[in-house]
Amino acid sequence: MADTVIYGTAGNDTIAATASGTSNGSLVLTVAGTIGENQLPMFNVLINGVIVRSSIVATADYFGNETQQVYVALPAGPINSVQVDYTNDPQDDDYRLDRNLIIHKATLNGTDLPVTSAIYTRDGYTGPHNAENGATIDGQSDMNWGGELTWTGSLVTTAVAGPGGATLIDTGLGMDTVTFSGARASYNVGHTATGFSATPTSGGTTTYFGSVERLDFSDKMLAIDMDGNAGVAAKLLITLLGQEFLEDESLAGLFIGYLDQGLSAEALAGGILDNAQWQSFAGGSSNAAYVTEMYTNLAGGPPSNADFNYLVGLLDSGAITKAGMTLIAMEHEAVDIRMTGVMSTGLEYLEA
Ligand SMILES: [Ca+2]
Ligand SMILES: [Ca+2]
Ligand SMILES: [Ca+2]
Repeated sequence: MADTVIYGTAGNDTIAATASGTSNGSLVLTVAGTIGENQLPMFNVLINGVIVRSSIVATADYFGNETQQVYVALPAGPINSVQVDYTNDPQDDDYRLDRNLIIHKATLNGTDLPVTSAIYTRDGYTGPHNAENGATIDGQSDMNWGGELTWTGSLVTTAVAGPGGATLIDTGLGMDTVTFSGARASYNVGHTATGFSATPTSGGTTTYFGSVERLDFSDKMLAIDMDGNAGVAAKLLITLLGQEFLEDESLAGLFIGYLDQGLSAEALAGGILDNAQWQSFAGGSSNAAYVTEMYTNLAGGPPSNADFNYLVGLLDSGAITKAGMTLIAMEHEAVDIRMTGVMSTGLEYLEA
């Protein structure tokens, strides 16, 4: 039983974890990209010279250390070649325009295909080292020029689909949800370098998620888009209320709901700060109350007189708003430290 691969669309998908898919085995790519001319890198995947997945968008931000799992269903029969074709590089030496595709890892039916064992053909390459290297060079992780990274040979032909297949769900662009018939507690949800997965506690097939944002269990939701709205919601909970509020599933659902509707993090922060319940929680609506609450949430204790006076002074002078200061505070390393747990578990919530 080889891996089963299930695709979503470029829109918002809702897919059952038990949906049927293609079960001839899998190619798994771990990728990232750099943006150029406001566009993300796009690529096709070819097996035996034939396109089997086209126009895949690398949404993971390489500079933000994000990675993206891309799952490709294999056709039936022997595999002779695997090819990643990066199709939309501006191919301009101007670094400001540089759009690159990074292939961190490729795995064919569980066999690692090192990028260094591939050949990299750079379409129309005319760069500075063209004379010595030509357009075709040894494979490398950084596809910094449009073209094809191609694996062939015995490494590919012997990577036959093994037993113990998993389910790989790749929902692509959009806000995508995978639904489960059981309760959250009926699954072990894990996170590794290759993303989130869910395994029934009673045993059985593990489901891996590529570009999936939400898991919908019978009793609650789990947000796994920690690079997206779920991450913003978690940072706001920590910064404005404290780390312990990551466990408040109703509040998490409220924050995620607003962000999913398109409200910006700054607008949501402003709304929370204007809310009478929050002001009561923080001990008032003053700049002083805000600074003490926010600082304590991040530092674990109240600010020194110097820090307090500096931060309140910035707010009193109008140099920055409380919502603006919240946006800066959210990116402080003290928040990252408090995010460690939820980054690997996801953020549980109840739909508002
Ligand atoms: Ca480039
Ligand atoms: Ca989708
Ligand atoms: Ca998605």
